[in-house]
Amino acid sequence: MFDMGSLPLANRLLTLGSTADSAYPLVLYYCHNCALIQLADLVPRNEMFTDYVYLTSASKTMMEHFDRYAETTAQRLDLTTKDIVLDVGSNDGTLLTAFQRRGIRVLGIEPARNVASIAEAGGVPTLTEYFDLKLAKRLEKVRLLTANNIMSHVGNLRDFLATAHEVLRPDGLFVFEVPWVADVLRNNSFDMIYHEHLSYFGLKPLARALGEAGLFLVDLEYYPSIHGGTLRGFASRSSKEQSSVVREMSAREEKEADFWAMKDFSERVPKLAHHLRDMLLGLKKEGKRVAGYGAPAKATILLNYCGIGRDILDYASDTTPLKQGKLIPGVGVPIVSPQTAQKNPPDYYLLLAWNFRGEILAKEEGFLRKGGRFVIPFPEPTIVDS
Ligand code: DWN
Repeated sequence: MFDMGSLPLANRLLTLGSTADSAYPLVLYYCHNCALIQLADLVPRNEMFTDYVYLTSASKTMMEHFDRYAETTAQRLDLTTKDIVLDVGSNDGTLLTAFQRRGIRVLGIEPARNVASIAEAGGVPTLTEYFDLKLAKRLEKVRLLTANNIMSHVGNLRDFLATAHEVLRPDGLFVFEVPWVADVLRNNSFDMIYHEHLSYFGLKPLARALGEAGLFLVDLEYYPSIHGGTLRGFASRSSKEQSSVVREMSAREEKEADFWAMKDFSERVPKLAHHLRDMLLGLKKEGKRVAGYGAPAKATILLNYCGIGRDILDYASDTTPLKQGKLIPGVGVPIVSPQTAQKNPPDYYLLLAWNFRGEILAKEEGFLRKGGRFVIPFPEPTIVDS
């Protein structure tokens, strides 16, 4: 359906002098049977998730988002100190710490060793394992199971959801977040497509996959500014009573995540990529200096797909110490700390972490006031000044 060619693994940052820069096919398919948009070429999970560079705590936006998440779900289920919250893909423990602050016991499951040890060091008990039926047999049944930005990463969705069913108490809730594919398509954000993300969820395939596992989608919340548009789903083993939001969102999605929406998207994206590159090359011709802002996983895809390399970007600045000193794969753009970037600021920042536009533009008010500008890639490349 949409062949993006061969691209590097988004989070496999290179160390200086490294030669292990490999690319893998990235092709998006639309399933006419279940309407799920998905990848069919799978990279073995251990190649992507054993050592990870993304930390949830890297932005104020996500820290606040997960703090409110803990508050509202604890209230919804009336969780007490007797309860234990199980979080799959718990990363550095940001969400679980927010539950602990409310006196609730927690357990994280996180296959990336380095990230799990950050959580452990912060006092969040974490199992360094994948979430599967074998593990479920050793786990206590819970009233709240959470998995945020995990289901898109799962190779065997049926197995994952069967495991969720297994660990959930009948009166419990499985609460999860996924990027909404309707937003990806509408917003042209093709950089959300990478090997780690195997499924791109619309509501129809999501409800169907849950239903096959005996889980019913009972409620939804929509967060348009989280990761470019996020759905928070609430699934139950026992209740089949659906809130009106599920119906409203399903109606809204009707033509936004179907075959034709996907087809239009696949025709728009190559044009957008050319336009963005031409725009940046135009700035370079005028003698302007350009750098990347943020080095998210998305940056690897955006830069490689558009052909934006070191001839255009001097560096990409990122707050995550695990990323600094490394290179964005394929294009070899060096990642520096914000302190280094401030000593040598560009005229234009290409906003690679565009999903934090609000937080970043507010933080960089000084840069903008001094005449600096941002290039925002989506939905259409646009220049923003003070
Ligand atoms: O699904 C996934 C999502 C949830 O998180 C993963 N596969 C990987 C990751 O995706 P990402 O890397 O695209 O996530 P972010 O949250 O868009 O990454 C933003 C990056 O920008 C981080 O490396 C931190 C950095 N950043 C920065 O340098 N300055 C962020 C902010 C807000 C800043 O001010």
